[in-house]
Amino acid sequence: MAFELPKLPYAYDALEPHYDAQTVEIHHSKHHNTYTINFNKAVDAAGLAGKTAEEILTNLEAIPADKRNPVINAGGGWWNHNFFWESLSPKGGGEAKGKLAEAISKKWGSYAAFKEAFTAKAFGHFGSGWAWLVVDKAGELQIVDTHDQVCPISTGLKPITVIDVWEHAYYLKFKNVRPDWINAWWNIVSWDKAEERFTAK
Ligand code: MN3
Repeated sequence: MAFELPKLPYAYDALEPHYDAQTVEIHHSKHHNTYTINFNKAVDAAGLAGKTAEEILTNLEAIPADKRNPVINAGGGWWNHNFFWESLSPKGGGEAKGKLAEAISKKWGSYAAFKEAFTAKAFGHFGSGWAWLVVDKAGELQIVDTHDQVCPISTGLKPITVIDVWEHAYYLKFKNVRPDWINAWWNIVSWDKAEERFTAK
């Protein structure tokens, strides 16, 4: 298989008590795995074998129209989850640091104001999807959401960090109470990884 389910950079129970082991295991070994399998099928069907996920997701118009949606759904699902797992850490939480902290303060005035705005975007997203901190084409930080498995790199955005607000990401532990999941996420988001992405060329 061209695309594989990545190993998590931590154990399934490493994000406890904020993100429970059962949810992490099912989210990774079932949901993410299904996206992986379907991405490979969609890539084969569209004649894209051999290309990287980034090449595929940043050039969706090149895919035959009748083959495009499975690639967007499964390819985005594969890529977004890779990015999501790497955005989390057992040593996460706290506040943004370094150059990213400076840029957040410049854009939103304070980390607290940014946190409020990001939480509102994640909470307010209707249905399945994601809330992202990204750098836009003008080089400015933005908070955006994407529906289903739409990937921000497809519209030229540079993702910095993300929260998955699909119900499968939180329902087992938090039931329908998305705000509790968002509160938990702030304790496991890796600002080291976000800074690394933000300062990468
Ligand atoms: Mn998910």
